Formats: sequence, C-alpha cells, structure tokens
Amino acid sequence: MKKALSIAGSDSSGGAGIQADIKTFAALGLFSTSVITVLTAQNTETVTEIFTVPSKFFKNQLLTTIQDIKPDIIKIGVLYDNSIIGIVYEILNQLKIPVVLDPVLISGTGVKLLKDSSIYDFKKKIIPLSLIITPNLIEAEILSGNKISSEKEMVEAAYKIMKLGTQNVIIKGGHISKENKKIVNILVEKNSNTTTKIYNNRLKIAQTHGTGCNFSSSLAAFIAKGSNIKESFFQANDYIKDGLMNVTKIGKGIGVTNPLFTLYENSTRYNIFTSLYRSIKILEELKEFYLLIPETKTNFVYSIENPKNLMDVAGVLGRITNIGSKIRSPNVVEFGASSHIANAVIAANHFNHRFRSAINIKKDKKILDICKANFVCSWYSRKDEQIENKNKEGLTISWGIKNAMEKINGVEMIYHDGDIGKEPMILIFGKDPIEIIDKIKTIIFKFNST
Ligand code: PXL
Repeated sequence: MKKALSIAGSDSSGGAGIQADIKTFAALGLFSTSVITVLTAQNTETVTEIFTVPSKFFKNQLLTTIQDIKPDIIKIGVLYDNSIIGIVYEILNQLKIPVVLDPVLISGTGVKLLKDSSIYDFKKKIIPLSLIITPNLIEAEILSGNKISSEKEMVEAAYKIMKLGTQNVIIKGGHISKENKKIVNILVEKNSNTTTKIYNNRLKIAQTHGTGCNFSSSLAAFIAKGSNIKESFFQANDYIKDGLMNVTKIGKGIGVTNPLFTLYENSTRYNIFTSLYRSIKILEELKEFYLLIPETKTNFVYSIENPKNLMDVAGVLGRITNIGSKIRSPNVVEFGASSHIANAVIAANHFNHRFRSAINIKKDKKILDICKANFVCSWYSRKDEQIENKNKEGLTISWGIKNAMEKINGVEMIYHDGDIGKEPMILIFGKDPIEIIDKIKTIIFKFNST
C-alpha cells in the first residue's frame, strides 16, 4: 500500500485541510499519515481562531512519524508561519521524497492562512522543495507578483513561479472571470518545457470549501501510484469534477466538495448490482413463480437512492421469461437496462423514498384478489390520462404511478387494466429486491392455498 504524508492544518469544519487530505488519500487507496501545523476554529462561514502547534511538538510529530512510516509522497498544505516553515525545510530538505505543494494562502472564507511576513520564507525555502505546486489564480498572482486575467497571463505566471525553484506548476483557473463558460487549468512542466491545458465546463456553484486540498492530495495520490505528472493532472482534474458536481451544503455558509463521492457511488452501484443479481437467482428457484409471469414477461429493478434517470436503476437486460414452468432469465443485469419498470420505480420513489425496487407480474382476477387481500393496492386507468401524455415514452407510467399513489395512503402495489396493445399488469414495490421476493412468496403461498 502506498503511503502519503500530509503536512497541513486542521479544519474543524471537516471540509478542507488535513481532514480533506486524509479522506482523499483513503478514497484513492493510500494510507495517510498526518502531521498538523495549525488548528483552526472554523465553520463554513468563517475562521475564528488559528492556533499554531508549538514548534517543538510539531518537529516531534514530523520526525516520529517519518522515522517509522516512510511516505511515498508528501503533500503540504497550510504552513502559517516561519516557525513551521523552518522545521519543514530543515527536515524535508534532507529527504528525497516527492512533494506536492498546495500554497494555501487564504481560506475559502477569506481568512489568511499564511502570514504576510512568511511569504518570503515560503518562497525561498518551501517552493524549491516541491516537485509540483498547485496555486489557484489568487495564489498565483501573489506568488508571481503578476496580475492574471487571461490564459496567456496564467502561463506567464506559471513560468515565473517555476523560477522560484519548483519543477512543475499547475494553475487552477476556477477564479477567472465569471463570464467564461469554460474554466481552464494549466500545467507547465520544466523537464519537457511543455504547457498542458484542460478546459472544464463552469458548473453553477457559487463557492466551495476544500476543493484545493482535494485536488492537490488527489494529484499526490496519482503521482504516488505511478502516474506521470501529465497523467496525474488529468486524473486529479476528473476526480475533482466528480466532487464538484456533488457539493454538499453541511452548514450555513459555503458548500464542501465530497472526495468520497465516487467511492460511495461505485460501491453502492456494485452492491445494487449483486443484490439484484442474487435475487433474480432466488426468483428462478421459486417453483411457482412462472404462474405470475405476464405475456410481455417480467423485469425486476433496483435503484440507487433518489434515482433521477434510467441510468440510476439496475434491471435485467431483456426479460425474465418462462418456458412452461421453467424460469429463464438472461444472466445480465445492467444500469439502464429497463425503461418501463425503471420509470415506475423512479416515479414511486419520488412519492415514497423507501421504494427502490419493483417488479411487474401478471394481472388476472385470482392474482389481483390475493394482492388486494394481503397488500395495500391502488390503480390507475389509462382512460383518465391526458392524450399528449400517452404518446411520450415513459410519461404514462410516471403519470399512472403518481395518480395511483395519490389515491390511497401506503400503497405497495399498483395495477392497471391496460389499453390497446398494452397488457394489464400489477407492479409490486419494495425497499429492495428481498422485500419484493417476500411479497412474491406470499402471493404464491396464497395462490396455492386458495
Ligand atoms: O482550502 C484551503 C485550506 C487548507 N487548510 C485549512 C483550511 C483551508 C481553508 O479554509 O482551513 C486548514
């Protein structure tokens, strides 16, 4: 396992600083050690106090940690004053470990995180230690002494910062004029003397907290895992994009980027996928399930929380069918595989967030009577639907589910009588596929005993 060392400040509000670094490193599969420079008392609106860790203790933290756990990469964030800068220089100068330097000068809420009187030492001692430095536009202006208002000026400033002794410079263009639809991030590499630009669409986010920390620690993680500088630049850019598209409002002030979003998203989708797949296998073994399969066959779906579109819902690619009493299902489960039943679960979830799974079964008198006797059932009739709805794919089902859910409290199943070319159907909803299977088992049991 690759090991990272973060030398940074603690952000009591959890979105930036060492807390952000540890989350990012952990999310990307690295072990993270952390040596704290300052403790900040802050929330999403302001920083009320900064406490510098006493020099002697800071030095001891750093030495004790690295004497045992040798990092593959070091990431530096807030250094705050000359006492910390001096110790970091003294120790890191003797190591041959790549350093990613995030020159944190000001907090997202506008509070200075490097004293003005320390900028000189920072430039002289810390920048030359770094393999790469990642200022935003404001930091790049301060470090280069240039005003930056264009891409050309970003590149010029990057070269000027490089002259301070670093090997590579990334300037993040997020703070450039709000009129620009695209945001450009620029990498300048000393070895190859190349400039690389990445253009991102500007997202509709006012301001964020922690984005810089997450960007530089993800960059450090990708470098530690073996990517070269250019590749790491692209990887960190994409990683941050996911975080930025999922900014969370945790307090009254600015939102925080979530470095764990992609990790959660992937593991959630994997769990949904395997749970649905296993449940289909259980269904195949249910002896009399074939009695419930309609002519147009069955789909079985399971969605992420708050599904918004078909790609948020896993389903069977094709349908679950029967040949006589034998159940056959294609062995493929995919997100986006179902449209009709997936739209039903999206609509049902809108109404009741508990519902994330659904299946369709045959509607005949006996089955419907069993459902009505044992579950809360509602219905919709396509005759009540507006004509313009009927011609739009997906709208009928969304309209029908809403219509049925509004009629009765606590609906678990919805049926309809079909229409020309539409088979009558019963839809069963549940929180997960296991709950659906329990309902199916009840129906089969009652079917056999009546
Ligand atoms: O995002 C920069 C940053 C880094 N480190 C600490 C911070 C902040 C911003 O507020 O508080 C400790």
